[in-house]
Amino acid sequence: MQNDPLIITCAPVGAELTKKDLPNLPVTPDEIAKAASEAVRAGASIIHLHVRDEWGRPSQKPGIFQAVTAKIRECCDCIIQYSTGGAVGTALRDREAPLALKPDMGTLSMGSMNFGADIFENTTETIRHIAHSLKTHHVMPELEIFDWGMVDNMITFQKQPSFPEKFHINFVLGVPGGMSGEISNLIHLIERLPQEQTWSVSGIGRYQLPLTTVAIALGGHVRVGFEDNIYYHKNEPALSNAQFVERIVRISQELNRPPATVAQSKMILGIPQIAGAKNS
Ligand code: KMH
Ligand code: ZN
Repeated sequence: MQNDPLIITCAPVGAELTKKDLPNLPVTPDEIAKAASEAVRAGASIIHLHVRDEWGRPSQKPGIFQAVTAKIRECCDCIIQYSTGGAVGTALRDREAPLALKPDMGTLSMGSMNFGADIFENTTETIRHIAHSLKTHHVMPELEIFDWGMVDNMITFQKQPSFPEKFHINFVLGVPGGMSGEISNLIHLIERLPQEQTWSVSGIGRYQLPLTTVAIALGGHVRVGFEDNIYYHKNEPALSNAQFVERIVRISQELNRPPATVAQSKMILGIPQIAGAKNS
């Protein structure tokens, strides 16, 4: 709804960047917890989490997710959403492993695509596996839609009784190889959703600011953070993840969409409100 509180997700790490790309990319558990708590203090209520191993490489090891989650929980209250996408090329069994820790939310990518020079593979079997894991562990899914055909996939899967009945959707627009971040693309995508379906948008790189602004005006929700964009303005690297959240909060206040609290976000998404019961 157009005046509902705005759910702001921050994706502070991602799996594709390194400190060489951005020296202030958080990669250690302490750095990730600090980035997450700054983002939450600025107005984010969901942290989309990727973690890194001791060498800073992307990892899906449950032990690392658990350690980083505990550190984030020490610093702030937020909804923690584990990535099951991992990095391009991560094996299926590794991708779904952290869901056994029963995070508040977990992602589910709805199809395969070129991802820059790589292939992000999500076969029907992969989607079925991860969907089953999310349902078995009672984790609220966020479906990641990178391209038009993934909406059709979602509609097909939704008819199957084994697929989770309730989920949030995040449109990730602007990945080279996926759907570009033109505003008209977002409009076409949301026209295919039922009125009551919650959705957010991630705009990659230069698409981030226009897409998130339009999403706020349209009654959707938004994701920002280094995973999607490292530039605050053209040729000006962002200082922190929180800097992106602060900008969104300023825009959302002008558009009469106050940032949602954690409790409000849980209510909007249908996540049980039992504080600290999950994965603390
Ligand atoms: N790293 C991308 C290949 C997710 O987190 O679920 C996939 C990704 C999606 O980031
Ligand atoms: Zn991700």
